[in-house]
Amino acid sequence: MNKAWLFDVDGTLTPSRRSMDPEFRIWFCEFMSTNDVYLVTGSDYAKTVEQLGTTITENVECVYGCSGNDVWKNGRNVWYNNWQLPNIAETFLTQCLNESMFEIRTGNHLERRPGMVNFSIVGRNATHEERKQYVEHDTKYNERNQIVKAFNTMFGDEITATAGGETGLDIYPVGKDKAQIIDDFSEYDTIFFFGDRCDPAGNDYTLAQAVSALSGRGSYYHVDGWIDTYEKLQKMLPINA
Ligand code: M1P
Repeated sequence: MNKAWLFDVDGTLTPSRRSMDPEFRIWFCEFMSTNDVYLVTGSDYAKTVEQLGTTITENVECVYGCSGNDVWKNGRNVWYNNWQLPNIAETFLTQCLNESMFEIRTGNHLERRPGMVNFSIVGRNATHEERKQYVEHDTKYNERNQIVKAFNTMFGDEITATAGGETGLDIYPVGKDKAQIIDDFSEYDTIFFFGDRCDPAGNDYTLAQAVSALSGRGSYYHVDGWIDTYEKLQKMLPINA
């Protein structure tokens, strides 16, 4: 049996859109040297490199970016999905943007990535302070989960929206979510998956469900931020003990 360690990035290995903690990074690099590690992120490769550094992104077994729609090995792109968001869905998202009560708009509200789009009311150009203000708004009004629900009611036969990270929505064709990567593993693999959005509206949900359906060959850990991930890993695998 081979053990495969799968990790979401934002909210699981790092604070959302921030760099990895230096101490955790050293521990994690040591962990990677003796374990098969895979990254499964909604984000794109460039942001993943910015947050984790190439020592991690080029030495993990694989980086499944854009929810598995953009696959990188040893720093090279080996596959991507070229799906495009239909115009009617884009119009719906523009309406959501126009109707939101949140007033700050920073631009780049619909970021097109290989095989998916990321939609953000505050905009991907937001500063940390602007992001913080949006998180407060979203916590108060549950805005992202409401957009997820409305979007999936309208387009759910063909497209899925999920909440990922702190400010945005990850949107992709049905079945092209993080769970698509499970086919890369065999009956000889035992899978451990760590994600911060394993709740039904979150972008780690389908993979968490797919892992638990492996009956005995997989477990998922719904974490509350990177410190929780670090503590859980240390308890499971005390490398420096
Ligand atoms: O992985 C989900 C998302 O995580 C972050 O989202 P946010 O900026 O809203 O906190 C980003 O890395 C985003 O790109 C990614 O899709």
